[in-house]
Amino acid sequence: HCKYPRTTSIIGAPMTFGQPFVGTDAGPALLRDRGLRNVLTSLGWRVEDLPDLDFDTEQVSDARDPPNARNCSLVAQGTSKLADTVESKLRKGHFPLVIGGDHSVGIGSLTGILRVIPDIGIIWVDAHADLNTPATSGSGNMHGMPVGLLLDHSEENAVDFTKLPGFEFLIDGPRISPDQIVYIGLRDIDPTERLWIRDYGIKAFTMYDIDHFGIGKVMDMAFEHLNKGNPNRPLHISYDIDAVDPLLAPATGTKVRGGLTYREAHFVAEAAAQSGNLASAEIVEFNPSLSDDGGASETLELGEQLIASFMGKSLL
Ligand code: NNH
Ligand code: MN
Ligand code: MN
Ligand code: MN
Repeated sequence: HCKYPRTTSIIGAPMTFGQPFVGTDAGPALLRDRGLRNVLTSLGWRVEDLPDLDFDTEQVSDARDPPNARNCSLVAQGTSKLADTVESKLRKGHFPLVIGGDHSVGIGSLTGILRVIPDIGIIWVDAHADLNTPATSGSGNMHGMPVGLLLDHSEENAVDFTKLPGFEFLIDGPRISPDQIVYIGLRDIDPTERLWIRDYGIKAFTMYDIDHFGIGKVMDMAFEHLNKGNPNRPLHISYDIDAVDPLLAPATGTKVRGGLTYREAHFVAEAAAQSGNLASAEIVEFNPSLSDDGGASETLELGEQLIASFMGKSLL
């Protein structure tokens, strides 16, 4: 299989049930309408532009959904499809580019990737750690759980997937080991997440670290951690747009002040591309209905530019 030109499969994952607001499902269509395909083509990619995944759109609450995992069955239905799609595209040698949707889609993307590349290194760019489980989440929103559900937990923290209707596919599913993921941009961490990041020794670069070291040094340290023992380790980037400062990305559901600047946000994406090891990517949490039109298009434009950056656009 020759490396260039490579094919990327645009996988629209219009999920909105992992968090309380409507509108997060609009992300994939709006990015396509802006001309995402052309952006990728101009970067030298062959593009397979698939129709959005066919997720249930009606919020029929399943009586079996536990209150601490809201819309569990709907999230499971979508993420299970996404996992199968990501898996099959990777097996064909394509680069899956997943467009959310809320961050619960990470459950599907990661599961699909791990089935094919168990050793994938994960760069999680987010204001939040998304390390909750139904047992620890204060909100019950599943967009706060993708890492928490898939982490290879100690016995006492293990997730009981038999209690999560629709998530039977995760019972014997692949898991993330704690040294397989690095966080970039954290600034809103729940108590159990903080405890687990420390206890499991997960590498986390908060906004404090970015202020202290600068984003260049932080990304160097992130790759040093992920590439220990394998300079060619395949990488996945999961980019939550709320990692970026809300002044630049207002159209998202859980804004936290003090985020990445425009250049820091791009540097993270550019450094991921520069590594030469990126095997898949995901960008999530656009919600155009939570902002005025100006803010919505500003956020989508930023998203498109960040996609261009991690898909290989260089400044020179
Ligand atoms: N930690 C909170 C929760 O679990 C917020 C998660 N919200 C996000 N995550 N946007 O990226 O509910
Ligand atoms: Mn092909
Ligand atoms: Mn997130
Ligand atoms: Mn977030």
